[in-house]
Amino acid sequence: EELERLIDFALRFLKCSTVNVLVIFLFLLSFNSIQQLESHQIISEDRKAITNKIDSGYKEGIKVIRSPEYLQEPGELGRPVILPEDVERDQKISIDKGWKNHEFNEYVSDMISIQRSLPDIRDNKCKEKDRYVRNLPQTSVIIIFHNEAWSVLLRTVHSVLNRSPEHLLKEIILVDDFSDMEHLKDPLSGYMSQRYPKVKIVRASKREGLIRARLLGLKYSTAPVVTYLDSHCECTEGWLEPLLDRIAQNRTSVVTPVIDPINDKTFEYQLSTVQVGGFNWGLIFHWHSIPNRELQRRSHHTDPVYSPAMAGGLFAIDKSFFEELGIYDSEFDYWGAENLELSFKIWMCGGTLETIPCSRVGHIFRKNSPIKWPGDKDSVKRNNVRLAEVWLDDYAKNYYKRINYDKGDYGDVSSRKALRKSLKCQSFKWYLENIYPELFIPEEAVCSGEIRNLRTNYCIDSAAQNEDLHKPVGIWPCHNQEGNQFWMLSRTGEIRRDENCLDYDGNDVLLYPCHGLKGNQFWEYDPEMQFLVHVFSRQCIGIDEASKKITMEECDLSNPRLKWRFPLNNEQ
Ligand code: LR7
Ligand code: MN
Repeated sequence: EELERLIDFALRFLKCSTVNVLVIFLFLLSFNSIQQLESHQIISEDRKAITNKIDSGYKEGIKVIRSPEYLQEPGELGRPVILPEDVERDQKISIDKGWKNHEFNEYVSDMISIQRSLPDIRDNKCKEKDRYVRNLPQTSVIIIFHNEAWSVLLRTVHSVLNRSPEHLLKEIILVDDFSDMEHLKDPLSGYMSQRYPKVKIVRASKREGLIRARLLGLKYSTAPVVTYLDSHCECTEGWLEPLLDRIAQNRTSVVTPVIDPINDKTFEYQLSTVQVGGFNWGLIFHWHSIPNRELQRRSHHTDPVYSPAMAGGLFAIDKSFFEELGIYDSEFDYWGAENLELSFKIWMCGGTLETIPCSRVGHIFRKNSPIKWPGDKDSVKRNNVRLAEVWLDDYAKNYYKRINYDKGDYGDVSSRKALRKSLKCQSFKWYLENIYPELFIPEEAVCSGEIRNLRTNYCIDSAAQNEDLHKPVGIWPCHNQEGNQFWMLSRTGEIRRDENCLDYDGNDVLLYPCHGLKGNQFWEYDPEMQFLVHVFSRQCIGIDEASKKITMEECDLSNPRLKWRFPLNNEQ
């Protein structure tokens, strides 16, 4: 009875403090300017002292309810920390040093509690008590790092400790991929061993790269499920249960949280929409909005979403299923390709890959990588070629074209091919048709090559890369070298290059990310009249001979400036 009363009391206290948190959150929201002012003041204090003060808020297994004053500290509730423009010289030096070492604002990170609070942004449906199966499996959380910033790594670890149910977290395995920064050696070991018996540190004896580092962590893990994180993440409340739930229901479900950006400059926890993963024929990963077929298949927006590919760093998998799939190709060096290898294997060899909207984890997205790869600079290509050789069948040539058919020395892949054979996996064609029908397949283009104006021998030409897509597409003397003059007409009427499409917005013809919705990106090529017609506006592409610009005009058969040659692919 005594105990019951205690529990009751504790629960009431908890409720109370949730309300307080809410009130304070609303208060802070409406007084954003005050918050900025505070960050200005704190900057001159001893940042280490702040970290230490806040650091004492966690005892293993017990979530300490911090007094509401904490919520006014910088970065609490995921708020941004905005530094003043006019910092002192010494501060400027520290700030620059942080950026140089990590390609994110380490100085700001050091100002923020390593146990900062985050907003709970989950849909109410995610919090329903009976949503998840009762006996969830335990997991090992494996965090790999190479030269990670102290406060960032510690915040990652604390976010796991603080926001994972005690009984589900078997251990945290930190894998040090041969870092040379001093703070990651004895100081890290000492810090963890004194406080957290659940945290184990495994150190690589030479630089392995992230793929073999993950495998090293796997070797030491003792739970039935492994959950991987990058070393600059923050897990939000309730992140773990929905992941484990899917695996408990089906061991071949591999799951990823929604990955929210933590701003590299302000450390603001920003919200991402729920997205799925894809890639292009350069084997570069990118995000997609949820495809229509998935919107239709699911009954609620919190339901898991099938994703053709994973970003790579953040996922949970049943350990025995991972092993059955042949883990990663352990000859992958440093960075890259392992995310697609695992994604293809999951789908082609009997599993599913899902994004779980109820699980959200923040990740610092950086513009550049601070991580150096000794010697072999082409390891990403080498990894990709190994991947293509084993998993892409005839479609590998689309990647090889991107690297000018220069495969380089990619080592021996026979054991990986044998693995695929023994698993009796589906073909890559099956994967493309069933799992990733959104991917444009160059072999299926109706026309491909240069688009030559018959009157002037000028060709449609765009040097636009992703950064300057808004510039109108131009024309230039045809050079027959592909590159900026290479285009493909898809069966659905897009004129494409990579993921970008010719798009007529009523004023200009631009290159724009393909959206697959026809509209401004819907074209017809008529090989007899040699017109390029924009379907919805019924206008034809022409050329202005004086200004050497593209025009959009009435389609007039007698106007030779509107006639183009776009090579048809005979197989069609
Ligand atoms: O040699 C290395 N050794 C390491 O231990 C290189 C890296 N690492 C560590 C590093 O400290 C970090 O914890 O490996 C992790 C990933 O490296 P990042 O953070 O520099 O890479 P990234 O976030 O840009 O890369 C994404 O793609 C990689 C492809 O190999 C990995 O799969 C990363 O885990 C992956 N990150 C994510 O999926 C987070 C979401 C980003 C996106 C898209
Ligand atoms: Mn990362």
